[in-house]
Parts: sequence; C-alpha cells; structure tokens
Amino acid sequence: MKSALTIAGSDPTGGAGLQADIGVFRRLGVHGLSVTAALTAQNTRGVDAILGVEAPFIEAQLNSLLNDIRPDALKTGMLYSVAAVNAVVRTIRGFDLENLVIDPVTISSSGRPLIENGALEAVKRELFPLARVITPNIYEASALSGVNVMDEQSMEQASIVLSKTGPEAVIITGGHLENETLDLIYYDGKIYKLRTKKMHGEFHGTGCTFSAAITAYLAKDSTIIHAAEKAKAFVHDSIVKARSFGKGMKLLNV
Ligand code: PXL
Repeated sequence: MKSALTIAGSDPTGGAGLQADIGVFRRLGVHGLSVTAALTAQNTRGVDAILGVEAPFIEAQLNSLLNDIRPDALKTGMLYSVAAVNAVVRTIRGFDLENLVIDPVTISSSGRPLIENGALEAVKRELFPLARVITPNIYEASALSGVNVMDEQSMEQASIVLSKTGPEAVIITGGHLENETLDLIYYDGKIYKLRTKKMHGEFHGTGCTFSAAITAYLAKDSTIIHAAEKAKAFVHDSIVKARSFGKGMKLLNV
C-alpha cells in the first residue's frame, strides 16, 4: 500500500487540516502519515486560537518518522511560522522527498489568518521550488502573485506569474469565484481548465480536501493532470454530500 504524509495544522472539527487529510488519504486507499505543525482551537463557526508547534519539535517528528518510513507523496498545509517552513524545507531536501504538494494556507474559511508575518513569503521563496504542485485559492494566488485574481483572465495571469516561482504545476482553485467553480492549471507551458457547477452554501475544508486528494493520487502514480481531474471530482462529490454538524459551516463528507 502506498503512503502519503501531511504536514499541517490540527482542526478539531475534522473538516480541515490534518484530520481531513488523513480521512481523504484513507478514502483513496493510501495510508496516512501526519506531522503536526500547529494546533487550532476552532469550531464550524471559526478559529478562536492558534498554537504553533516549535520548529525543533516539528523537525523531531519528521526525523523520527522519515528515518523509518519513506512516503510516496506529501503535502504541506498550515505551517504557521517561518521557522516551521525552514524546518520543512531542510527535511524535504535532507530526505530527498518526492511528490510534494503545497497548499499555501493563509486564512481560514471563516477569515482568520493561519500564518504568521513573513511565513507566506518563506513558503513561496523556499518551498515552491521543491513542489510538484501548488494549490492556492484565488485569495492566496492574489497575495502570492500580486495579481488581483477575480476572473478567468486574472487567474491565467496569476498562474503564469506563480509558475516562475518553481513548482512543476500551479493549480488555482476557483471555488470562491462568483458563478462557477473553475480550477485553472498551468503545467508544462499550457493552461488547462476544469469546471464544475457551483454549489451554494458555506463549506469548510475544500482546499485541504482538494490538495490531499491530489497528494493521494500522486502517491498512486497518477499524472498531475489526471490527479487534478480526479481530485476535483472527488471534492465536488464531497461537497454534494456535505453535512452540518455544528452551527456554522458544513463539513465535506468524503
Ligand atoms: O482550510 C484551511 C485550513 C487549514 N488548516 C487548518 C485549518 C484551516 C481552516 O480553518 O483550520 C488547521
């Protein structure tokens, strides 16, 4: 059986973060490994508090695990601090890890920053060059590229700008666009567009679920384009089946 590692934050609701990633890996038949980079206190209405795990302890978790098990793919989510980003970069280089997917998490679905000052820049400068795929949403793509991403044309522009930061492919997820959900892929000098019908409602964990599904498919040797197509369909199905557990956003049902 293949395995995939997530290095991300804990979300007690199970809708996003590590807990969501592990659920997606399992659903897609891949064993889930996880290293905790941050803790959050949150519910379906929002994030109340964040505690970043100290970078040396993130590194200790990674070293223990990776001295024993080599994952077939990995993803990063909420890393929170610059020191955490640096620890992850050192580890990926040191263990020569392959099939890296980066979800450049910046704010929660409820609008709270999930990253300290400077950490997004560090992700872009240090981590993007090591990635096969980066999966910013339109807000993250705007912050990272300087292009105000709000429609198809600005998504194209931003994807080209971001491709120059070094990943093999850029996928900008457009679930927050107004009338449709367009995911735009820049890969090998070409642009690909994946569309699904927009589902109305507020959903928690769509970005984590998408990037985890891509990671699982890459672990299972899919090409980037096939992984993206299958991940998009998987997220759409999980949104259609989403359920309310609390008083706020619905949680995806993978
Ligand atoms: O969806 C981004 C995200 C990632 N990681 C954690 C989160 C969230 C959103 O709330 O809580 C831990």
